[in-house]
Amino acid sequence: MHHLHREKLFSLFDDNQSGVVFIQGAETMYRYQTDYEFPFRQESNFWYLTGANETDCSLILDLKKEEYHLFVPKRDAQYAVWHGYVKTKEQYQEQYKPDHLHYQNDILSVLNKLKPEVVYCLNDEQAEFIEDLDRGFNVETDALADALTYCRVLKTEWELDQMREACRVNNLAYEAVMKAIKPGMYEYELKAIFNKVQIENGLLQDAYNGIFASGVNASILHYVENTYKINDGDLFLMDAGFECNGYAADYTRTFPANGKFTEIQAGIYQSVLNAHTEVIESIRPGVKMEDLHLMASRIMMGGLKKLGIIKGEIDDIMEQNIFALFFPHGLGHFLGLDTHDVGGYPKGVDRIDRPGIKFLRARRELQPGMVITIEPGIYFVPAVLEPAMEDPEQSKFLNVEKVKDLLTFGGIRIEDNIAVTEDGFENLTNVPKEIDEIEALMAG
Ligand SMILES: [Mn+2]
Repeated sequence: MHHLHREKLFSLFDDNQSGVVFIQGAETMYRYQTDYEFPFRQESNFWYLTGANETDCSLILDLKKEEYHLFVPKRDAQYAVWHGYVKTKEQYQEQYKPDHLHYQNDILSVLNKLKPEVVYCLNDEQAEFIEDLDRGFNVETDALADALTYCRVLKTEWELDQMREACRVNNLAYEAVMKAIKPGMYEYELKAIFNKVQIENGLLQDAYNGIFASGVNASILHYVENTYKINDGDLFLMDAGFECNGYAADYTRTFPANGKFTEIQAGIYQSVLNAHTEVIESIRPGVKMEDLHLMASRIMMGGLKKLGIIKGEIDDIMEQNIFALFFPHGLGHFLGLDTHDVGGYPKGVDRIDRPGIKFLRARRELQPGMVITIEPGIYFVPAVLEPAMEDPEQSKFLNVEKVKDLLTFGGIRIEDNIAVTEDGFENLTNVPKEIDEIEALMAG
């Protein structure tokens, strides 16, 4: 299927120019000053164009002839002793079907034959590699990243199928954890259950460091220690996903460790869920992520006001950025070969420096074929709320007594993976999220 990706990229470049694309794949990485190798994961653009999950490869795409040159490492017998089989050229050819197969040390001679007017590179480091081969090459580092971003952000049906499979297994893994959790377990025990379901279903690569956070730890957005003992009465926030053929799933669910929400947990949870559900229902081509972010914030602030945690007019709460005290991250991001996938900020769209929106990872209009996460959340982060309670302007909107009581509450996030379609959306996530559904599942 990766030949379709190369064709998509070829179609974006001018046929009359004798340019080439040059990309280096990922190299083997080692733990600091040791021979311990980190598990290999191919660089996403290289993976997108080749499907080759092999270390130390490069590619050249001849844009004029639309031909694909794959460069593979030449291994010696010692490599075979430690790493097993050394593939022959014929075996690489058979597996990846490039138009031309070469060893890595032939890059310069191939370039000298092709005599490209321009060599498109992904970044300065790879451009320098080409310049070091011969100062005569004309390298360019902007157009390729833009073109690949354009290609990767609009998924093909095959790519969507990989994401559907990653999500199918993620659904199973989430339900397994929700059924297994008990107060007194350690956070990492739930991670073990989650990983077991993924691996026994054939998914071997996690998409990111999973968050398995109980109680107050759930207010740490990228909490990955996962070492605490889970207490009775804690909420448990789980944000994890594995890849299928390189394509990520990325969900979050928050549920009570003992299977039953308390009244305040249910109240705050429902505020987040209302935002999550209403935002997803309004997804269709043409909608802007930024507008959805503000919509989710408004709904959650309405919920916190109803619970007496904040006060004042919702319009003022929004205008004064009070929502950002409780919702300090973006509503969602593109998802694909990377968990925070490319394409959130195309040329001409910059980040805006407003609290609560600054970290929004995608500001563009949605189009069919995009896959995004929708993940509103409410958190009680002491480092954010303590100064706000002292601030004369912000504290006007806070019910200080109630906020103080909630400083150890933690946080709630609910995250689904959504594919934008011609007439709306397809929700790839299917894990209970209504309060009664969660409690019923956990009761068995
Ligand atoms: Mn996410």
